Amino acid sequence: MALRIGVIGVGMIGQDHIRRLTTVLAGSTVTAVSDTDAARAREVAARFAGVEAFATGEELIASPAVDAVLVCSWGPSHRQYVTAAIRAGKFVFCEKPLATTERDGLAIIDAEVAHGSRLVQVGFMRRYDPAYRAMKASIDGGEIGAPLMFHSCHRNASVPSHYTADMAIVDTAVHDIDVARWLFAEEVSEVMVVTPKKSARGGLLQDPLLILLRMAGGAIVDVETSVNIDFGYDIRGEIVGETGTVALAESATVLVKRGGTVAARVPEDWRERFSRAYDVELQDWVDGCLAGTASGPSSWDGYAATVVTDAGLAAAASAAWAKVNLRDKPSIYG
Ligand code: ISE
Repeated sequence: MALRIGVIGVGMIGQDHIRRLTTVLAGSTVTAVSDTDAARAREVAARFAGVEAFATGEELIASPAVDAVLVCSWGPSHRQYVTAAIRAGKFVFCEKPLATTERDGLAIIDAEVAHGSRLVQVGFMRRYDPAYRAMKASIDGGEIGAPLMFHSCHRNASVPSHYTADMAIVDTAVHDIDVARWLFAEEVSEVMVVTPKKSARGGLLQDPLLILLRMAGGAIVDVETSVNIDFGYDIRGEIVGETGTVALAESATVLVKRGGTVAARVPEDWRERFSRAYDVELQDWVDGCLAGTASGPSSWDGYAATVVTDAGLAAAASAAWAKVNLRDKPSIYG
């Protein structure tokens, strides 16, 4: 039987996931949607047969027509919906960031630990991207010796008007933080934020930012966030090891040569750049729910990344290294 999914938050990524679940992936059906914009929820529901629009996320979670919940609402609302889904004993996929404050991250961990087993998967889709996976395989296979540094570059063409100063760290760099933890298989021990000359394109935002992470084993990660770069969505990464380096290649699949130039497409946004990763990630979640197991990035990963972003906000204010202090890892997270 198909997994019946309720989607909370039907903005850009919510609608993209509904498209993916209904036209690309196997094993699931979308039966319910909700959004703080009720008219938008009704409009999205009307586009699909058998989808009911609910007035609140809590009502959607309680519905007997919903087996599992996909949370795509804005970050500060994640705690409310994820803990409600856990209390209802339903599997829940939560888009990143799992939480926008350490306190919310801890509340989710506490709820899941009280439940006694994993129900949550966090949408850190880079872990499912073929290029990042090849990079990790190269490190884990010892091809470049011990990894010492990671240059990570995260560029958005532009950001919406509701994008606030904190979001460069909490919403954007959180991906690079998670991928650093995953590639190095280590926690972050401290963080520092350096502010270059401000781009005139960023309005009031301090853009770009350079965020430095010191990993528990001493490796250093530098993360550039530029969120008004104009030319497209540009994700770069290079690991420097003791005996070699491994870098993400350009994402374009073809190069066009003409008139003495070489040109390649730069993705417009993350939906294009990580389209394949999102497909694999959500199929993995659907398959896990049907098999009764949660895998992939956990609440612990979401919480650990949020503690780093919280420390990053403090570091941005103080211009000094800020320590990252995690609680003990509960046994359900391995
Ligand atoms: C957005 O929410 C994402 O997840 C994108 O991957 C990131 O590049 C962007 O900055 C975020 O706002």
